[in-house]
Amino acid sequence: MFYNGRLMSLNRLIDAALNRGGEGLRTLEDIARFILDDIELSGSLKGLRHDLRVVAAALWPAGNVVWSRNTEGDVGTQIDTPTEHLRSSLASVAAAATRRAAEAIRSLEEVAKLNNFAAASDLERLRYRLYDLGASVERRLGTGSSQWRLCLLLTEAACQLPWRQVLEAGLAGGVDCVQVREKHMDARSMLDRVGEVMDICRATGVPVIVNDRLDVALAAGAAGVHLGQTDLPIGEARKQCGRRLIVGLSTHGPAEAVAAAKAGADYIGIGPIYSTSTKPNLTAAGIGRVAETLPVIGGLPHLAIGGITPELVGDLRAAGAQGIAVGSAICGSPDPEGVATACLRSQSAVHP
Ligand code: TZP
Ligand code: MG
Repeated sequence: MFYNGRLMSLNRLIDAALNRGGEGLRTLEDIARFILDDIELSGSLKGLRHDLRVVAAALWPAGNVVWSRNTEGDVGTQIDTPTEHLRSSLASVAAAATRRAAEAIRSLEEVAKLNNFAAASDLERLRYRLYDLGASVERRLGTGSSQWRLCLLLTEAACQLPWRQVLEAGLAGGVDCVQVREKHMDARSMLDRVGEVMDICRATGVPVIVNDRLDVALAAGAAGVHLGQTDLPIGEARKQCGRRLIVGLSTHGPAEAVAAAKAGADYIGIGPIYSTSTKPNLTAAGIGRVAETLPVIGGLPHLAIGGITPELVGDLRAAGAQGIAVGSAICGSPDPEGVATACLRSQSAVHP
């Protein structure tokens, strides 16, 4: 080896991580630009690549880093993993690129902690931006299946425990989608709330859907918006969000469900199945609502909704429901994790 200083080794690590980060981001940017034709998304990725360079340059002068490059002496260039050459789809290319860039930024973050904690925090923020943008690319490629099994309808007023605790417990119990449903919040508070919920969900990859407010969903960079029959029609919403957001629609019978599918909803709510204090003015339709709706929607992702408790999940599953949305049973419980787990356990049980 023609060098052995610790600093030089550190510079090699930084050089490699910056290259990997740049490559991963560039791949995502190219997919957004050339495959998805999404100027905004590719611009955001370009901005992230730029910001990574700015943070890195302030920390580690480029000259030092490149000078330390020693590819021949890199013991890692021969290490291969079986999955490294396998990509089954463009979505897996995007997922691998996100992973690659995230790991690279994480390495830089750890090294920055040695002497510049503020820069480490900047890098952490960049990594979070990357997760959201990478998820957007994957979603736009059509991979974000919205056939969730258990969506938590999160409403602070319905929670017995502090809402953050309810959310964390729900996630621990296996909730795979979270809808922020706050009917009386102003836009600013809603934006803050959605941001906080996204922060908590980020590490789990669970998507966050915003009830009613397309503007808030877009501003927060949430995964989707859930609309009701009297909210913006899907076509109007799509003019503003394109395929960038998952768009769900509440339906109350087969006719509305067919119309939702035709209008391009990514998933529908089917309800209200049981009577619920969350929507006391609606009449419960009963389990038959699932049975009459599923045959006319051609496999469209769906969530049965309304008054669902773990005891009722078996019947819903037997009627063919693939997913459920649960509010008060989880939020109002002193043991939200237990309720979520029980819902999923009943869903997995075999029914004739
Ligand atoms: N739409 C139809 S029923 C309902 C909504 C939003 C409420 C579902 O919440 P809960 O508390 O699980 O009955
Ligand atoms: Mg609504």
